[in-house]
Parts: sequence; structure tokens; C-alpha cells
Amino acid sequence: NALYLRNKLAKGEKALGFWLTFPSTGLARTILATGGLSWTLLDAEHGQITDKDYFDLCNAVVASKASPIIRIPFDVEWMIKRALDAGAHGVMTPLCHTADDARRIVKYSKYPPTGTRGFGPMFSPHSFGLTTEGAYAAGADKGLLVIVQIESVPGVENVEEIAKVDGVDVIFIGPFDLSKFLGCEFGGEVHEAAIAKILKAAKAAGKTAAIFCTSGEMARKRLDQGFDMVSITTDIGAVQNGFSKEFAITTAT
Ligand code: 3PY
Repeated sequence: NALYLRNKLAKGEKALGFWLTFPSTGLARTILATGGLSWTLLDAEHGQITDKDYFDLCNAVVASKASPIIRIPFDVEWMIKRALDAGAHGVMTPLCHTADDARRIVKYSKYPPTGTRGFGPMFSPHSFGLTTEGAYAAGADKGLLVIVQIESVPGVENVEEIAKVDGVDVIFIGPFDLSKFLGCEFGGEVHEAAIAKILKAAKAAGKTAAIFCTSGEMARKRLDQGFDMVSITTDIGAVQNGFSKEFAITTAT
């Protein structure tokens, strides 16, 4: 099947991905042509992507043999439904604070009787490598990934309970929000202790431990620490970094 990220994780391999913030299928395909990436995050929380872009972006990512994961702005039911119906291989929800939040997200992501996802997957089968709605519906609950972000004070406090929730597949750290909510220095002792606690809770519950990284250096460090899934950078970050480097060379005296 075409569930690239789930298959990668099932084999125990590290899952590398990147973060798309521009609603550009061409940009997605250009970056994915690098090879070696098993997922792309389509950011509809802080990025410029909206649900009007989901379908074309999901198609572009799947065509490049990676899993499209959509980060919705908030964990409300209709947003999860629209993301999954467009062909996402999973949703990422920001700011998961409690096990009840996590249970709600799982419920919205699964068809009855497990959950409350409405039925209308006209546009999703092909992104699983399938041709019929029936085949998609039969595999959706097991195939799609539920990815919750831990990035708040209650999120860290409740992470062991959250990680144990049935149906949660990936515990994904948002390190920037985490440092803001904890009121601590990014990369400092308090920040790193919270990250280590979340990593440990995910592993103890047998869940995928993941973290947002904005550079290869950061990604390498987190992989070595034991994380299973990391972003390498974002589209906007790569463009800004690349341009400033060239600008500095051009204007050096
Ligand atoms: C964070 O670092 O807070 C994120 O959620 C990544 O965008």
C-alpha cells in the first residue's frame, strides 16, 4: 500500500520529513525529489495552507512516495474530517493537554463504531493506493495516523496518560511552543528535561516519539537521542537560510 510513513515506522526505521508552509505542489515535489523522506507536514496551523489546498497537496506528496500529514489549526471534529477526506495519511493536532483531549482526537479520526468520523471519502482512496471508497473505509481506521502535539505545561504533566491512549500513534513535540509555555530558555536545562520526559513517556507506551526540527544539526541530535521521527527543516526556513547565506557571500567586503 501507499502508507509510506506508517510502513517506515512499522519497520523500525527513522522517519525523516519536512514541513510545508506554502500551498505549492511544485515546491512539495521539488523538495521530495531529494529522496529519503517518508512524510511531509502540510501546515494549516501556522502555515499559509488552508483546506482548499489539501487535496492537491496530498496528491503531490503521495505522487512523490511520501505520506501527507495535515496539521490542522485546532482539534475540532470538522477540521479532522476535512483533512482526512482530502487524502491525508493522518492529522497532527496542536496543543494536546490531557488524555481526554487525545481520546477526543482519536474518536474524531475513526469511523463508527470506534469513533464519529462521518462517511464521505470520495477523494481519499487514491492516496492510499486504492480505487474504491469501500477499500479505503475498510483500512482507514488502522492505516491513518493520529499524531498529537505535546507542547504545553499540562501536556508535559499529563504525557504518560496521553501516550497510553489507544489510537494515538505519534507523540510529537513542538519545541518552540514548549519553551514559550514553560517560560524557559530554548535548549536550556528545563526545556531539555521536558523533552526527555516526553520522549521517555512515548517509548514506554510503545508510541512513535517525534519532534519538530529546523536544521539538520538539530534533527541529527534528536535522532541520536532516540527519536523515531523528525522534520529536517521547513520550506520557508530553507529559503531564508539559503538566501541569507548567498547574500552574505555577495556583500562580504
Ligand atoms: C513548535 O515547535 O511549537 C511547533 O509546533 C512546530 O511548529
